[in-house]
Amino acid sequence: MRIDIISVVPDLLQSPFSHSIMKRAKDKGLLEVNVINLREHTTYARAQVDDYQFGGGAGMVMMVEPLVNAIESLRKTTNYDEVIFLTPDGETFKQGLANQLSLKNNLLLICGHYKGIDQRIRDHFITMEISIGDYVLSGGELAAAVIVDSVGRLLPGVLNDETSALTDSFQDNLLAPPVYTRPVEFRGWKVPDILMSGNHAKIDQWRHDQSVLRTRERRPDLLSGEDG
Ligand code: 6GU
Repeated sequence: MRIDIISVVPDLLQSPFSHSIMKRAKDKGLLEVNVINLREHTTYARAQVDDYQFGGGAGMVMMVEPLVNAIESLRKTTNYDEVIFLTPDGETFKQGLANQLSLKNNLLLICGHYKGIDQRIRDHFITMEISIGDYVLSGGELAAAVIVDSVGRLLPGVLNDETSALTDSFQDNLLAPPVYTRPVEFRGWKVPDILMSGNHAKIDQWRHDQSVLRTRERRPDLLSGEDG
């Protein structure tokens, strides 16, 4: 999969994909991430990419032209399955959407800044708008990093048995169960006997029960199965 990201702060997106599972995905050639500096696509003086909004009001708006230049230049060599604008008023990002996006070949992510981007970009170029939650970030970059991470780790071959996505929280609308490792006892706090029993059917049942309990306690909304 190839993910291109247009940003006015490309430096913010250097480190997130250079470690751990994201690094492995890239090293294995399963994921390619390219960060494009929007300022390299503007024809305005001093690499300007934003301007005052018509109608007045505080806050700058990202201009149409630099974004169109960037998108059209990228499109010459890549056919995007989705052109995604990251914005607090987009569809809330959930595991189900991560699963769907992981099936695509090429994604273009556009990080907004300031008061947002000129609506004409949204009307004519954007195919999907995503928010990562009900709070406001100063730009779309951290949201882009979240999406690339959650999608990238789902690509076939990225995770191994130890890190399998099948047992993740949310994958079946349940939170993951508690986990333990050595030592068996620490300060008198013991690992549940069932996990030491070697009875895998019973262990699976216990884990499932724990998942349901934890979900009922912490996220009862997931059990009503209205989304995912
Ligand atoms: Cl995608 N962008 C910004 N700026 N803020 C957000 C967001 C995105 N998702 C949640 N808050």
